[in-house]
Amino acid sequence: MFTTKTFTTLLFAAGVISAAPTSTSTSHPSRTVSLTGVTHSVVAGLAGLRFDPENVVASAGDIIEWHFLPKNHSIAQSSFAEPCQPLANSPSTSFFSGFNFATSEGQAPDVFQIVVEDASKPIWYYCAQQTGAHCQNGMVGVINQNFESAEATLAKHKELAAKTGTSVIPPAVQGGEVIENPNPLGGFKL
Ligand SMILES: [Cu+2]
Repeated sequence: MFTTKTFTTLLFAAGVISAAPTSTSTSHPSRTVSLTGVTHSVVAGLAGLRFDPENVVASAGDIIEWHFLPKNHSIAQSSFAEPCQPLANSPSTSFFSGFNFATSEGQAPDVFQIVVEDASKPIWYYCAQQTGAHCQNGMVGVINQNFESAEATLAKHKELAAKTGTSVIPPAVQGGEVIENPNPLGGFKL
């Protein structure tokens, strides 16, 4: 089902339009990604400072949808080698959900979605919440981890994250979409 919102997400992901505040860089080429209709739900904060599942395998055109449990979590794209900070080489295209999901109980009313454009590249991400050092305490995740690599594992990524100082909060919400929670159960039980 192709909704207007989904289409907007696609345009974000494809670089056709940019999130506010607008970037001066339009160097990344626009691409067309056909949505597969598959949505992978990930829960932030299930059983502590972690994502569940923290390791997702997705195809190009799949949607990753994060649901948020209590505390004030966020989703920010990073890299394997440099956890707890935005992508250094392409900050204008790193996704960041912002802190739009604070909730005291149950799920936050909104979710964050991105579209996987290239399934061949691992996508690493973290929670940028500084209070409680969420990233340093293991609140990191990966989409399409390279399972051939003995080095670039989620366990190793967590070790690197634990050694970082304060997490970097990206300056702009971009690269995805904050939408009303379309599935309040999100495929999991509280
Ligand atoms: Cu968090």
